[in-house]
Amino acid sequence: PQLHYPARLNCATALLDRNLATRADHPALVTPAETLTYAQLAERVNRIANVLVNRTGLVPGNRVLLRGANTAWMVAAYFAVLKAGGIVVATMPLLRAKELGQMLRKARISHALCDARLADALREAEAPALRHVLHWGDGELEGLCAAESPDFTACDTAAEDIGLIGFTSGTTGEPKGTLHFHRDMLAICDAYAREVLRPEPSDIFIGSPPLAFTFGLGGLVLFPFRVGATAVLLERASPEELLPAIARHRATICFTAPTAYRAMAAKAADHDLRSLRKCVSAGEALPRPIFEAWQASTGLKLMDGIGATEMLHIFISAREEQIRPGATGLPVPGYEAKVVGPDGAEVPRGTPGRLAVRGPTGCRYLDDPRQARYVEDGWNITGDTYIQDEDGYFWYQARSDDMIISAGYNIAGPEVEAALLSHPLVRECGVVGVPDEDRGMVVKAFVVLEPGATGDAALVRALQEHVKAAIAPYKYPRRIDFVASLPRTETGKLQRFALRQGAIA
Ligand code: 3UK
Repeated sequence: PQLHYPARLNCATALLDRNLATRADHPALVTPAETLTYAQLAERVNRIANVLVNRTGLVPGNRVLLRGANTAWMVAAYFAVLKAGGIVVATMPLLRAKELGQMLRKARISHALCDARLADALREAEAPALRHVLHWGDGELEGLCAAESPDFTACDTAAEDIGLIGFTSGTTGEPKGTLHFHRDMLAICDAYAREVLRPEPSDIFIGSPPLAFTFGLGGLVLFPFRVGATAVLLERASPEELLPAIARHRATICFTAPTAYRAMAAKAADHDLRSLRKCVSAGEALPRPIFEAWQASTGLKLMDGIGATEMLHIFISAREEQIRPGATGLPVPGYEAKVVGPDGAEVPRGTPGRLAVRGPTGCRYLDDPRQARYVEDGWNITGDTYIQDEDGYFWYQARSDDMIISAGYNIAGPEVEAALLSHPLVRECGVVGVPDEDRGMVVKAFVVLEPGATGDAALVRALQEHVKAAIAPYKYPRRIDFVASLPRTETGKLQRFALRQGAIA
């Protein structure tokens, strides 16, 4: 891919204003509240940028917190900050005052633009440097915008000026801020999107991830805008809401997490999903039974891809024609990936080890000693255990911290989960290692059953036999608990940590 950019570059111009010459009247955003063409969105962006500069004295380099659901105001605020040379710090809607305070202080944030419905937690957050807070949704920002000019000249930023700080919390410890340049936001469009996803200007994107999660930012804003396509934003995007929305908007490209595809596959027959062309799954491993269920109900091959906030977006995936069910895929053109041992040297094909990746984007933590652990010798160590096969495909095993060592065997929870999921009575499951006197650790499964099924001793035995028949028998779950639901993060990841701690009913 062509990933060379001019030394001076503002990504708001490259992603948004560039569409004005040819696609000014094409819809950029469709939301439950409004539809905005590229021209209308660009005008709102300019007005917000003028408010930031004229009313709050924003200067290039100021950090601006954005807090809101997936709406057109959120997208406009995002580009306004970038166009004015500020740095976006987008935050998840569910965050509370404590976490917001940590981010506000860590990133020394001076400005905030916030959806009025989410104002309380921000007001309660402790942040001495926060000087200007403006709300939309209650008329405040709208009123200020009306008084400003619809024109704004983009700040002459450098391609390597920071444009975005993405926060990632992981399972433990303080949230980490990851720094991304203006050019990085183009590089993910020109590497992953152009080479693997291959969107067209006529595409209609839809999906569930929050725009504060870089999976959502790329999939629902940057990728469609880079080609002048349309994005449908939903404030509530559970599987039950996503299905009719795909049909109603005739969406063609969908971004969501594996569990949502599983839930949607079961109800796909009730909706007209024929408009869909490509479906991207990321955030967690895609178990093969979910791939197969989606293909059976829609005829489409799910495009699995592993991404990380540190890397901005997806760096291993496969084009439809290259997909191998069960494997994550091949390095995205422009990226290199390898599997390494404890010493950092590449291990032979077929051997599990740590995933190492490098390419046009990469990890730069904001003032955090964990940088030295994530980047070794220029390679990003994502914390995932992978196997690369003879043909170069990468097969996900588990988070490196989550590998289960039982009686001397290495067992990957996700493999056992995929085996359980292929049983018709299993709706969702999570597999972790729990301490055991004899074996050090044993494999324990937490299982959510399909409605109507009874979790009794007979079903425990049946599930154990089912796993033994599907994969190496020593991997079967010696303990099985039936639960009503599984603990998940706001980005849809299973909280294995919570399962291990027994913090579940
Ligand atoms: C895990 C996967 C197996 C993996 C993300 C797409 O998830 C994203 O970013 P996060 O920082 O988490 C990163 C970690 O999540 N993971 C993500 N995708 C997969 N594991 N198969 C997958 N397909 O442990 C990784 O290290 O929340 C995903 C785009 C942007 C993102 N930020």
